[in-house]
Amino acid sequence: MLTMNDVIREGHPTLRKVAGKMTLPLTDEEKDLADKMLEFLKNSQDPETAEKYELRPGVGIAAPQVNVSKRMIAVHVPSDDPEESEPEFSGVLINPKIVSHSVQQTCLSEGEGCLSVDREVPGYVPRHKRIKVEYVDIDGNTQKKRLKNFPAIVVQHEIDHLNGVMFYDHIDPDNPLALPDDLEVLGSAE
Ligand code: 4LI
Ligand code: NI
Repeated sequence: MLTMNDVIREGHPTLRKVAGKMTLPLTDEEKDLADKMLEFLKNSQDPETAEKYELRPGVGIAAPQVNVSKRMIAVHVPSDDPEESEPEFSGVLINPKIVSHSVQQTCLSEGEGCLSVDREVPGYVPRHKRIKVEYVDIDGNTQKKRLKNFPAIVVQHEIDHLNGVMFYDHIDPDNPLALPDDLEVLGSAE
């Protein structure tokens, strides 16, 4: 299984590289990594497993974060309804590409966290509110998926990792809490 020891942290050069496109079909080793990335997210969200292995909770992880410079991400966003057992969005996305997106932007009220960043970086990270993402799934099928709000933010954060971009690159250094007209804040109670 993957643990935090497998996750590289900011300052590691792999996090600033453009990851290479994956060739299909995946090798057994690549499939194994795909399974382990998704399993890591599920483990990290399970209180007992997370405590036992000292995992930081995450909803997304990109292959470069485990020092594999290939275009693959895993996302596991649980439903916000505690009665609902099906996740809102879950899977491994191979060679993901945002093919269209809204003009409207959104951001998390509490800012973004990253498994590769061991500090809090305050500030709004503007993201497209809605995206259409094309990717190959773990079974080798091409998928087109429309996402909005939190799942869309997570996919954009993880695709950024494939391009050597960190979430704080998007924060306005002069005014981290600047709110342009078309930037909606997501997730705060008010
Ligand atoms: C426990 C069990 C407050 C602070 C609120 C926790 C199950 C921050 C938010 C979780 C923040 C789960 C998350 C991300 C933020 C903050 C990621 C908790 C895991 C909330 C996911 C990739 C940014 C994604 C909303 C500095 C490791 N995740 N919170 N950002 N959750 N989680 N990101 N922001 N402030 N990061 O971190 O997985 S996109 Cl599901
Ligand atoms: Ni990250």
